[in-house]
Amino acid sequence: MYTQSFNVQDSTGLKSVTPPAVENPEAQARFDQKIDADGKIEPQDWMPDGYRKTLVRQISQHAHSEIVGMLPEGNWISRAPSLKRKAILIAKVQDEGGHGLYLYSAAETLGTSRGQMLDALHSGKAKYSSIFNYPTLNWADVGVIGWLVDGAAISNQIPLCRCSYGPYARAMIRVCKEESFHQRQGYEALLTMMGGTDAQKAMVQDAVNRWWWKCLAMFGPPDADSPHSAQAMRWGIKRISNDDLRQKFIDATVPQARVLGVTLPDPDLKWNEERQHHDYGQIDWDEFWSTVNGNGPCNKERLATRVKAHNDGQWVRDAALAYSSKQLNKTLKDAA
Ligand code: BYC
Repeated sequence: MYTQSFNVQDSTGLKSVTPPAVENPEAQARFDQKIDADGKIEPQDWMPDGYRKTLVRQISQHAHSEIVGMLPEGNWISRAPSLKRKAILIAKVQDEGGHGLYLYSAAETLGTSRGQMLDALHSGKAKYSSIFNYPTLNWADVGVIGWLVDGAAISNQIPLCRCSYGPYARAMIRVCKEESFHQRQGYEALLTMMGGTDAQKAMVQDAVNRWWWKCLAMFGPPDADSPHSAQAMRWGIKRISNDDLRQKFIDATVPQARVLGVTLPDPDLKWNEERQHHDYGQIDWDEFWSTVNGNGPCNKERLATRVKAHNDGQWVRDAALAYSSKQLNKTLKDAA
């Protein structure tokens, strides 16, 4: 459903960038050669400072998104409508936690500790995906998150399996496999509801109406306003631009909505024969930036929940550290 194909037009609308200053010309030449040959950069390799910083920024934001993303759906575990749905939802939310952990580990290979990344999240300095700052009002929202939010995430993440930084690319392969299950379980839950009562069908339509535009904004600002895209694409971190990925997602989702029997809340959404893509309406970027900058409906609640969970877990970390230092002391004593 979501493929590795690169059948999108060349991104012509990217913001132009000034190449960063060269710190070490010989090492830079080897690095550039590897990037040009589509090779992988590994943790022990020399890399420009900007490349390292961009990766830490993106991978840690990605990890935070996975962890904060557990919250809107986690709210529904105790209210799932059947044992089967509860078991699926528990597995999905647990997967998201696992994704966060792979990603924190990938970022740690770049020399930033998990503690530093978590401090940045908890102090509000680090970003996480805007989408998790909206509320899940009813069970249909859980299905729509699987179908649309995970669907958008997969579209964005499949090209990251080819990212030039080895540990990130390898982590994304497993993440994408699991996200594919997440997307399908969401779509299947919605198909079941659409075969139900009028009230259930109305719940699905209402959830689609509330989430559609937020999912389109998940891909990030338009290419022309994206400060990082051009350089990240030059470095092989991003492979497809924000606008091209958004377009791919829309084109893949329209037929799925038709099969499901819902409408997408955009009067301007229509097939453009000449472009061989769907045209679509204006995304509300003011609302997006307001949410990214901390003023969405759930930002404060999400951050407070994360900080509380972290603080409540302090005794577990203390106990694990005390145990490992006891084990180390025992090994040293035995060896003496
Ligand atoms: N939300 O130049 P741009 C999941 C920020 S979770 C918030 O385009 P870039 C799931 C951007 O960070 C998976 N902020 O940046 C979990 C930058 O700010 P800074 C989520 C956003 O990095 C649970 C500024 O805007 N996926 O699947 O080249 C349940 C300028 O943007 C957003 C990922 O994290 C946003 N939506 O491109 C269900 C994918 N968009 O850093 C599902 C990995 C942009 O300058 N990340 N910003 O302060 C990426 O692919 C890229 O970082 C982005 C942005 C496409 C998101």
